[in-house]
Amino acid sequence: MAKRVLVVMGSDSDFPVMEACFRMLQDMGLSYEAIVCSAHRTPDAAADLAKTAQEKGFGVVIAAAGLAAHLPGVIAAYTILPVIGVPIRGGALNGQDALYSIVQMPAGIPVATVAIDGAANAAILAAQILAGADDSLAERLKNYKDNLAAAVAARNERLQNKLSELR
Ligand code: RP5
Repeated sequence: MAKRVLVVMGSDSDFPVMEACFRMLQDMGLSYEAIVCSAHRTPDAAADLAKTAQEKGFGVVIAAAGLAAHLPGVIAAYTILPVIGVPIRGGALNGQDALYSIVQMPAGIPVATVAIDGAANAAILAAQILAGADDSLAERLKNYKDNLAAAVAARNERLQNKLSELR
């Protein structure tokens, strides 16, 4: 049985993007807990959450934030669990501020950063991290990737059909 995933969001306004993360975690059969916690508005709570995550049985943390997105980095500062950061699009800089804030971590405190609004990929990466200790999760991931490959094959077939209509 894989360890649980802790999902931390800077605001409930991040939910429309993070919904894809929750759906993918469910598709992968992972159990998760999600909480709103802000590095700026509730810094003590963010630190407590990170400090206690491992003893609560979580195996990986997904942290999503927009604007000056310090939440993933602050979480990573207080835990040795892998932290996956999701930069949320928004504000005058359209998520580039969040991307740079999350990805540009100093040496020693890594955050694995997905694309702006890359919520589903955060869930897949969490599954891949946890799959090393869970064979059935590894099997589900393999099926997921096989389906991706099958979809590409179907797209190629559609392209070939369109091209043959042109000739
Ligand atoms: C960040 O500020 C949150 O993660 C959110 O993306 C952004 C705006 O938050 P709200 O003002 O909507 O609560 O901390």
